Amino acid sequence: MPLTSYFEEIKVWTEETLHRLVPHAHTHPARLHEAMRYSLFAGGKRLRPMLAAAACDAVGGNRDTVAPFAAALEMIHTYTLIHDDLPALDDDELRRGRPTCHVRFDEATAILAGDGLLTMAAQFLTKADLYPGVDPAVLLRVATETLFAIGSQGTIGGQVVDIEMENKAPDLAALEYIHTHKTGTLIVASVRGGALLAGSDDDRLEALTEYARAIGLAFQIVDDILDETGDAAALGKTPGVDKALGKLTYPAAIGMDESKKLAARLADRAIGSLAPFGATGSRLADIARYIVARSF
Ligand code: GRG
Repeated sequence: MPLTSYFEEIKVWTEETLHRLVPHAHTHPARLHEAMRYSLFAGGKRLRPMLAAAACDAVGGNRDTVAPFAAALEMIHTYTLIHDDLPALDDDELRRGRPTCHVRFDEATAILAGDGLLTMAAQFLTKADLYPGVDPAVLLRVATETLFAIGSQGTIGGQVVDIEMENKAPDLAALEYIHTHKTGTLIVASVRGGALLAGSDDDRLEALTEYARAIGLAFQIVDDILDETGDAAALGKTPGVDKALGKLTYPAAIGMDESKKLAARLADRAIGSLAPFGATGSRLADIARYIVARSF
């Protein structure tokens, strides 16, 4: 199956689960649920669910087992986007091709919609009856790892250093910290969670973790590049925001050509770590190639 069809299949799979788990827009309090669904169903590549599904497939698991986990990942990801777009952070007006949550609703509703999605994700990460056949100890491990990944030593930590480094001189150690934490930790948790729920052994889990670390960094480097070279229609968000905010980015630190080369080397490294999987790792390899070649 070509990657484009796989993308489509994963989108449908993810959105079916989200529709099942997330309260309808008219559920009281309706404005909150409407805002949560507005941002959740605004499109998006569904990359994190895709990684969880592909990791599950690579270790021979049943994809139904990871569906609620994949939906929780997208709730978490959407919450970070809503909060990142707020006036106190990036102050963006366009996301996933439509007005940001605080523009479409209001700031308080956007903050609370993000909070609602984050707490709902924690609920569905730990609701054992959604994961029939999964050892509760494994589910608890996945939930703990995922929540750690997005906390003060993960996503939030990366975001804080990202803000602290605005308008500062390029510092490669800080830059790598920002990118591996702000973006990378959730990507690693997506791959590891998909593999663990599918019953992965330690060796395969270790190989997949190496893969995920490399694509996580590559993904954010490409995001930096697209912020300079992409256009709003393709990106679904306003380009040039990083530069306007004086953000520390790879193109600013090492130049555009070196950034592209580094992203390509990371994709090669990711594909190399899939060697133990043989043909069953080919979908993950396709995703690594896509991540560096993408235009949105
Ligand atoms: C909790 C406020 C807060 C921030 C945490 C993750 C994050 C830090 C902020 C989100 C905004 C951002 C630019 C994150 C970097 C990761 C990234 C490239 C997000 C965009 O992800 P895509 O391209 O988006 O997968 P779609 O819309 O396709 O799902």
